[in-house]
Amino acid sequence: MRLAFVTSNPGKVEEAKKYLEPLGIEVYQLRFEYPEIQADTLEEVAEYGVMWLAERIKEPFFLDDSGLFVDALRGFPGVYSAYVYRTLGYQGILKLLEGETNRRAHFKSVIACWVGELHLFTGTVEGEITTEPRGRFGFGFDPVFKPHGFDKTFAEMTTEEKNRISHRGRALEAFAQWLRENL
Ligand code: ITT
Repeated sequence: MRLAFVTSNPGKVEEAKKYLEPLGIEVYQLRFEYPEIQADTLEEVAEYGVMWLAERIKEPFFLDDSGLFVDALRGFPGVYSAYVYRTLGYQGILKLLEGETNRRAHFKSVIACWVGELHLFTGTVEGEITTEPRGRFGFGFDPVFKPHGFDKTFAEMTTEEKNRISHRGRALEAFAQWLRENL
């Protein structure tokens, strides 16, 4: 089966391909800009996007809305992660946390799939914000996020390593499980 991944982010596509292609699902990137509403949760943003796209895209598709939630910043940037990354980058997060000892943070990913009806799959990963960027793989905030129980940042991991423990990997796992049972 072929599934369109509606995203502007090739890093996300790489992760989804690594996860879903061994299951016989061909994933391809579809660049189709959709409105990302201001809302309190990633689920609301993802759901609005899917319903808007469902009226415009004929084939089955999914999208992923993710965010980095930093404890000491009371969950910021959260639903504003894309905007913060575009304007301040991960350096901005390091700057906001300068001198802060509580570096706990988590990533959350919401995959929203449209197959004639809406299905949501979520995943989270707990970790901490490093004091300096490390690694050159991945994308976004990966160089400054170290998952709990690991010495490497996400940017020091291969896609396979990151997928095994990441927010998106977990959401993809739930998504794959559902695809196996329902399609
Ligand atoms: P699309 O909305 O087009 O899919 P995006 O990169 O704008 O792509 P999001 O709005 O979901 O994606 O992402 C919010 C921000 O969080 C964005 O800047 C990402 O780079 C970052 N982000 C999301 N997942 C990440 C991950 O696994 N590792 C590092 N940063 C991530």
